[in-house]
Amino acid sequence: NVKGLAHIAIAVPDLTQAAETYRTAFGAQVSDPKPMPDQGVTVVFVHLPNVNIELLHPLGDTSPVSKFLQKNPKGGIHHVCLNVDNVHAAAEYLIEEAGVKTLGSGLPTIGAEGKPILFLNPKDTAGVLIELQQANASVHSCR
Ligand code: CMX
Repeated sequence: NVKGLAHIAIAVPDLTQAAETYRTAFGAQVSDPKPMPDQGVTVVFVHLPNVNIELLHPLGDTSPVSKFLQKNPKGGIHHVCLNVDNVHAAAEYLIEEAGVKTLGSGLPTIGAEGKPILFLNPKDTAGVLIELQQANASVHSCR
């Protein structure tokens, strides 16, 4: 079951400038940049009332976010992350009952909030990349 929106992720060409814009324009609380080499991104968390935004910038030579920024040079919405109780159960249900497949190996990795995550194939979700995050997992539970 979906428990709500975890965050919206926006790929940006300039992380410092984007973080400053969200801070000054919207009064958002912004975190320090967090490098995530395993995911090929550096992340800044932007906290606003009732919505969390993740600013993503490529890290490393083979970052998937570089590909995204080549197609969208000014930046843009990269994915929408939904909280679920259990990513395994959610993925199983989606494949069997809704024909929605996962991307990659289908095994969860650890996301920016330190919780298990899975990405769904955008071909099955109207062209938008959806991330599922295990909402109540204790941090690093999959390592
Ligand atoms: N929006 C829409 N479509 C997308 C997409 C996006 N953001 N990213 C990939 N796709 C499409 C690709 O174009 C491709 O389509 P075609 O098969 O038609 O070419 C398809 O989805 C598969 O993409 P891929 O890159 O070949 O698939 P991979 O399994 O190699 O990687 C993914 C998928 C999503 C993990 C990777 O592309 C990615 O974006 N990784 C970064 C994840 C990330 O943001 N991590 C940090 C934060 C984690 C968190 O938020 O907690």
